[in-house]
Amino acid sequence: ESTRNRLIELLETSDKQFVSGQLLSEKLKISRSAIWKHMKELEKDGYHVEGVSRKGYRIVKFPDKVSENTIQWGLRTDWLGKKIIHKTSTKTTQQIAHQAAQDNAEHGTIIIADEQTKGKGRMNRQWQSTKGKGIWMSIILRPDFLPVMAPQLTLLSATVLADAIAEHTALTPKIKWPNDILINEKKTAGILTEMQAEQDQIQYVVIGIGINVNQITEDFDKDIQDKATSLQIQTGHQWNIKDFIQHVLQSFENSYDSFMQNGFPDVKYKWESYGYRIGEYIKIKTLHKEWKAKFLGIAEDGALLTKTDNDEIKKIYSGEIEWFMRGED
Ligand code: BTX
Repeated sequence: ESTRNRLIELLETSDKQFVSGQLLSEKLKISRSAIWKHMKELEKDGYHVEGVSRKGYRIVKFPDKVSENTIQWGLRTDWLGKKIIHKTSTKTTQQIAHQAAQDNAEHGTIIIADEQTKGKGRMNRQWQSTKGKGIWMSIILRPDFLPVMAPQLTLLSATVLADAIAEHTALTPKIKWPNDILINEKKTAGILTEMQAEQDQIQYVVIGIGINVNQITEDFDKDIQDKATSLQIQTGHQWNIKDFIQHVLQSFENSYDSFMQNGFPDVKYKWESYGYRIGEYIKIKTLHKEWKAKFLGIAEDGALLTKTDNDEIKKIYSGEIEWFMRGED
């Protein structure tokens, strides 16, 4: 673990009390002047550090913004977000994540930006990522399982976001197949999973997570104003982005660990409990054909589960789906 992370832990547990320079120097195995340099870095980041001779250091004011230090401060995860790369502005955190992963970034590394100027959706769509108004984050994972299981991680991520939103805000999110998070029928969050794999081995997976937090309607471009929403629009007040990031990271780690231990069934039930319009008729479109079926939920392997008109149960692995207008089918 990095020296900075351990320093943060020590200052955190001392709360508002002074921590002596000697203690810090012993625990961190660094010199007094190295400690002083770390304190200067924290000050640059907006922390107010009080240093009193013979007493030591204590933090008297904490910044509100998002940074590597502020996300680390109070984060209780074991492996997720131990390494954080934060950018004030970038094209897309996905690209930084791929680069970092190719440079051997560890499992659980996260990349987070205040703003993305070329945020990516699925299938080359665009993801609007207004400065300081949402969570624009990529998580690097190195799971030890077959590439065909990667879509299960996307479904897992959707349940994590739904859980985090429900717990943090008391709103009632829905997951629209495969991974849109809706509140009152409007999109609040999206997930983009990208993977680097060789034959039957995953090198790494990048889970891109976008959550609209503090936008007002006018922050979205005209063309999506009627289908996008944010926690602020839904609750009528602003949310602390750093706190919410920590909540998402904690939920993600818990769910991921339990998925690795217990497999997909729990994820499936959770996903279905949030599932949008399960039991209704959908139109399924692939490259060559289009048909109608009843949407039953998701299968044990993460596929879309449907029932055709002649009562055949069919799993769907790719293609777009569309619901009929309410009452139309
Ligand atoms: P998606 O393809 O499901 O959704 C993209 C579509 O959603 C767009 O075509 C547009 O209609 C609509 N849309 C665009 N921006 C927003 C928004 N902010 N809120 C609601 N609807 C919107 C979903 O793709 C996957 C999004 C992943 C975003 C994360 S952010 C961190 C990471 N970096 C990055 O570039 N992408 C991921």
